[in-house]
Amino acid sequence: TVKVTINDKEVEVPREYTILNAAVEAGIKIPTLCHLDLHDLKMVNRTASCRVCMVEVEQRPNLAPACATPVNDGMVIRTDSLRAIRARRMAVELLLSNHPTDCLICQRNLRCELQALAKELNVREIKYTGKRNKYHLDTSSQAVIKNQDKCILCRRCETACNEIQTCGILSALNRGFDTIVGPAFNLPMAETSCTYCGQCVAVCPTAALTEVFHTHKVWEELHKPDKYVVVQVAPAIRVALGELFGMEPGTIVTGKLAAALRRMGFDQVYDTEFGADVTIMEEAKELIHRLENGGRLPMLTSCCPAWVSFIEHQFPDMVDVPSTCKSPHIMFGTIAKTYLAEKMGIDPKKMVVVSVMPCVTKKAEAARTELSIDDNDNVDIVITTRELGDMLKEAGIDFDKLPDEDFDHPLGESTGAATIFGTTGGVIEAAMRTAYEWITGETLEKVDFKQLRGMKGIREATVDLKGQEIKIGIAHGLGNARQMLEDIRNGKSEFHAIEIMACPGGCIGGGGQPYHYGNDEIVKKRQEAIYKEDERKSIRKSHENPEVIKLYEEYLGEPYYGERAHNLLHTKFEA
Ligand code: HC1
Ligand code: SF4
Repeated sequence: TVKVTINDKEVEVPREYTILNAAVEAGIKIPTLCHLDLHDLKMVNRTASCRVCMVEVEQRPNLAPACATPVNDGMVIRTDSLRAIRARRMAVELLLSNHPTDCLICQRNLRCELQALAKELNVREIKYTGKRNKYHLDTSSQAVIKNQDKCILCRRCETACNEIQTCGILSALNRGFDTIVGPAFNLPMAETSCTYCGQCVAVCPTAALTEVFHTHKVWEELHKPDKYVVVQVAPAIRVALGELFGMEPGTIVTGKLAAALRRMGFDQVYDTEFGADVTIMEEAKELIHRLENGGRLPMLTSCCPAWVSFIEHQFPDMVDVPSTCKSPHIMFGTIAKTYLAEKMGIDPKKMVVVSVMPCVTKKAEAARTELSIDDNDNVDIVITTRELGDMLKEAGIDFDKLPDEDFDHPLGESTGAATIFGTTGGVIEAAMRTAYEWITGETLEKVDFKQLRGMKGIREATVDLKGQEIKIGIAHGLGNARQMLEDIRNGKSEFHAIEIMACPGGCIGGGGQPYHYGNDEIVKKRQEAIYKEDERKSIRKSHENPEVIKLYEEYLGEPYYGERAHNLLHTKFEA
């Protein structure tokens, strides 16, 4: 350790610390902007490009960026000198000199880190009014909008895309005043191999990277008298939406969520978790089929569309490895527009299915034509958790005062197995709960497979099915997924089944969730809430969901093998 003095306060800290780390330890706040420290992912964005964290170090003539300056023994630092405060303010003033000032109508209004900092540092005028850059707005993709005018070159997106996700889409181009961040040759996003995982959106401090917005489309459909609008909500929404209404991370708001959607005017309020239970029926059967018939192993879960896109682009020789199951919200849309429409006597062309997802990629997934049936998309519109929060505020719904309500039926019942889809490790645990009983023919008494849980980026575990050992691999974050896929490609993998989720933490850490500004604790609290919700459910195995059982009896036939089940719920991935 070394001893340093910050604003007359002495602290002892590890040698590898930066001044910023030491200040945190000393309880002294140094403002930052480009800095992002995701401990669990061991990812630090330390470009020191914004110069907002400048401090004075005794005996050094120049100010130093606290985020990128290592401590040494005996160092004396001042964060509160007039010179340091002025330098910080000037850094923000310079950023503002080349930044649009349309805060009032900006998507990030009141949740923009640059705006918050301008307020915190008491910036009261746009001091420097020279040349400004004006770029073309990139709306080429179905999922992500890139607005270069709002980019402050912090390079957090670059770190997320290249280091965590290893996708290599975003990097700095050009030099000096012309520097921008974008794909190679500044191609439109839609012409790159972007997976639309949205992790760049999740870490962007301004509105330079956002999801494509669809809230207006939802309002339009809700107000068309001839349309029957059905909504479904992903597992991860119920443990995060409350944050947008001032609740603690990890507050479970399932009942209020159902009530809120009903108040918004949706004709039926359903749960993607029903689709997740159906997915397990199909996926567990498919796994058993592959195990018994010498099929391709390991089988990979296919419910994360960013991950599917990643394999299509980066491992085209392995597209036969993922399960052929459509993802739960797509399965749900299919069932709504066939079974439900028939049952209710509604023309499927007049039915609109809206998915509320923690995810940005789901927007692009829903637009994939190969998933539609008779030219009718399974899911018509996807909005993120943040967009739903915006709509509820727009509608004047007092969210925290709402009563708890139930989802509608017959597609609103779900099990604990479906809830845990929202976290890394959950899909494969849910599959094991069902596969165990189907393979052994015995009742699974202890449904918690604790060996599959946690936040470690790559996890391995063995599940004993009464003598038959199933080797399971779990990865979250596409960089971790890449390592696993390379092992499979090189014949080094002995897994039978693998779960991959593109976002760190799984869907709870999705690109469409309330911004968590690099605070890993928030994602962990959402994960704890997911397991709590699972424990609260009276049924915790997908194949015991009575509404799912009825759906198979009345309509789909045998899971995986039934003609309808196969035609409606499976797809083929192509490179
Ligand atoms: Fe997910 Fe899924 S769990 S992909 O992470 O399989 O988005 O929550 O809805 O479809 O159920 C996301 C979450 C979600 C699907 C399910
Ligand atoms: Fe990279 Fe994901 Fe952003 Fe695409 S969406 S640029 S893959 S981080």
